Amino acid sequence: MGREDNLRRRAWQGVVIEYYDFISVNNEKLKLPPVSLQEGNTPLIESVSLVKELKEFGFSGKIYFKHEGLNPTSSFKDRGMAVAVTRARDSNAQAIICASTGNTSASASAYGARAKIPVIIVVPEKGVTIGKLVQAIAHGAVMIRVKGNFDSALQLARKVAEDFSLFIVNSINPWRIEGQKTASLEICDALGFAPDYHFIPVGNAGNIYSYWIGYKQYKEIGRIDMLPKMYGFQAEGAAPIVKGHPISDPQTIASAIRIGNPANWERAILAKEESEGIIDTVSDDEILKAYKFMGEKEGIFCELSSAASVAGLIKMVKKKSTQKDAVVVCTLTGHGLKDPQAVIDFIPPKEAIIEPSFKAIKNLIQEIIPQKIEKSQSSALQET
Ligand code: AN7
Repeated sequence: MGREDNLRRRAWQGVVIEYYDFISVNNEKLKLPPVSLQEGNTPLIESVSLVKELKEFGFSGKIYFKHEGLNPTSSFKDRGMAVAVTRARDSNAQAIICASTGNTSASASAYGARAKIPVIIVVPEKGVTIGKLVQAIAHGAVMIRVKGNFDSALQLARKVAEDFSLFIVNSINPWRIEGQKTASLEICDALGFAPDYHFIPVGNAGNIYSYWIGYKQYKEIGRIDMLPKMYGFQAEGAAPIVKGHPISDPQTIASAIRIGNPANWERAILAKEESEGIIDTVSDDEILKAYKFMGEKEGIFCELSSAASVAGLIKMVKKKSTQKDAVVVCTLTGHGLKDPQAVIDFIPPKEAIIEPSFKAIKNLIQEIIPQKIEKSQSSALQET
């Protein structure tokens, strides 16, 4: 074997190849090689701080974060998009279309660019974060901005996809679900078993269902013995599934899950019921607290929407709705850099503006850490 063979063998090849035997819709074989950006294989990071905080409320188990923000376009959407766009190219699709609160469109834009298929994204005129918008622009997608919310954008995208035979890559596309389920397969592969609880944000509700069918698939083939309870969380102002009716004007700071009429509504209920889980709400305040905690105490910068899973865990532990010694996984669906404005709006920086002199910075640092500075005042810190 040559050097190149070795390199190729070591590299992760993306979800379509790595989980080829597990992904099938009607057992259609591929004609062309997969479209991939080596998505998946994301870290499952053990909590160091949240787990300590929750001890106070009687929790003695383990918490892991599945950091899906470390995918190629910085959200979990890449898993499903790799499979969907692979199929789009295989079926010679003329164009790809999707509606989106931002992450689906960013991912579709990247994978479409890679597959050399034109991409049309339909997004709400307002409320898509700057990080997500610039991704679509960078990848050269055509952007249609609708004066309305995600739900109206999805309705339009579905209709136009049907009328013009465009390849729609929203989670109503079964290939998206097939790809996204690989996240739960990875969790089981990493742990050697399924967690007791899986916490996840719920928007259009494709992801909670995807994880669930992934877990069920591994149980059926004997890779795991027990299934987790699926715990899904919607933002209080955008919680149609919890409220039991569509919300015409959903509101939340977590713009990715600002969705009032989820396309996978029944499937989310199915995942909840089959797993004996729950779908509940978290307030914007709880989301914000969890978001800040993740950044400041775990060293993990996730999206506001992603923090809904962590906020949900905190809420459930406080309510004693989880088993004390449980193994818990929280999915962090997207990276914090998707939404720089959220940091600017919600987290005051610890900063100072000083003159460019050693004296000024010394005084400042002495104020912050007086003992440490005195002790280490050696020749390395001579005034110049
Ligand atoms: C960061 O991009 O719906 O319940 O159009 O971007 O599977 O919809 C995004 C959803 C959670 C909710 N976290 O997942 C879109 C879109 C983040 C997200 C969700 C989304 P689903």
